[in-house]
Amino acid sequence: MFSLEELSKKISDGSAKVGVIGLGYVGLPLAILMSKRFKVVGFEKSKEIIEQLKNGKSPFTDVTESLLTERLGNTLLLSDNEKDLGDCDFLIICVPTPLDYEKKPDLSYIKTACRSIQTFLKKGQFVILESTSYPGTTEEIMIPLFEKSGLKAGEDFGVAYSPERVDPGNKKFKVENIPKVVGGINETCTEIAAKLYESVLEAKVIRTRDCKTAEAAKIAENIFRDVNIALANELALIFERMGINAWEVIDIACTKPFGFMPFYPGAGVGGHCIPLDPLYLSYQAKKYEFIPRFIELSGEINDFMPIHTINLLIEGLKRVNKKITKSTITIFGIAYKRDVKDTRESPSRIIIEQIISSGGNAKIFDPFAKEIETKYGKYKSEKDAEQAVKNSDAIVIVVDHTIFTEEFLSNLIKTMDEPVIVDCKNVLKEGLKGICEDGIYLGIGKPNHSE
Ligand code: SAJ
Repeated sequence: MFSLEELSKKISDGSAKVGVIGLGYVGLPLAILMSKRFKVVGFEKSKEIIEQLKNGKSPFTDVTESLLTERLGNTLLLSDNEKDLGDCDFLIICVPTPLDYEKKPDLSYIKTACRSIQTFLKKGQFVILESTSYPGTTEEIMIPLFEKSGLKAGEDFGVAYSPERVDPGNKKFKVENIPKVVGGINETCTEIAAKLYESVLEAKVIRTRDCKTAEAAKIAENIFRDVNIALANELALIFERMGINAWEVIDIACTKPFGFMPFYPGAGVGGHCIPLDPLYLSYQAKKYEFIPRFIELSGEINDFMPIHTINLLIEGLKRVNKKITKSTITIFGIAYKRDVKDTRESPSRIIIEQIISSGGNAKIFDPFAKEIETKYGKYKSEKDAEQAVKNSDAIVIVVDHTIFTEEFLSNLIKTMDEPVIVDCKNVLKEGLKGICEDGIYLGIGKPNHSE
């Protein structure tokens, strides 16, 4: 039997050894945080990432190179050999949970991590899953793999789920000050996992009654965003037809000091969490013979937005007697959201593919993301914005990067002949007023009726 007392003692006297499996945007900040108090083994199967980190190169703004270097020389050991995890008291799994090609949960990373842990799992160790997944993953997937060792979860070794809530690049909320949810497979496990996080976090640790509740809380947080973004998008589609500015409507609704929370329309929902997490719950719900129509419909509405963006582009070009075919369209922003360089699930990919499949040419400008993979190959950002709009027929503003100010854009638009502008993020609040007379402006959520 592993003991609460023994592990609690190792936590309180700092002698516990912690293994972090997966050194991505979740695992690396956690390994750095844990290495403030404990000896940490940071395991990463990618030798390239290990090499980069060993050279003190941090791929994430959330982990400074000075901090990484300081910890590497001290309490943080990096390894691509599972054997180095064998004597860890705690093993925290922070691996990706993507979708497969059928848009179903891909738990292969979690299963691989569990299978390697199972080879050395021994009495007294404690495993925590942080990766986002559907309620039931810890108990239905992880524990059976661990118990193949003959050990019994909750008795011989501990198991808990504690969802990552990292928001990469967020200047205000970091891993140390974001409240942490923890749910064990029994009360003792909940308590031990909670004590571990409490020993390194500034933020509150919230104990749940079981793993499923903790898994459900995380997935609910992100589905909440996805469905509310879908609502903002549907309102935008309605108000466009009614000649109403949806962005103004949202700002005015915000004047209600309670009962309203703003979400904004856009070209679609990208990123590594929000578009995927609803499909994780939807998959599991169907196993309980429930079809989550609202959640699935929200995804369909969000998935329509890149297509709507193309529809606006076609309408704008038509008003200057052009078609996408043979036109050159400049895409401003290929990242999945403002001021990040990540292009995962970025709506721009679909927009670029639609332009190319319609016989158009696409040029890119993004100050953060340098390139994006499409089914027609890699599309790279131009070095400078002037070059990006040179000889272009239209600009599609997909991402509202901070540097895409009205002044920045109007200077570029003035260099174009009869420009067609599609604004997905209300960057040009007054359209082309005061910028150019001969251009055409259409925006998501804007009254786009032709004069
Ligand atoms: N988006 C909209 N309209 C909105 C908000 C977002 O179209 O009103 C789009 C964004 O452009 C992006 C996608 O949705 O393409 C996702 O945006 P996001 O702001 O939710 O950003 P993420 O994907 O980085 O979400 C992360 C999540 N963090 C974790 O899963 C730990 C989420 O829970 C956070 O709430 C979110 O960051 C945040 O608040 O920044």
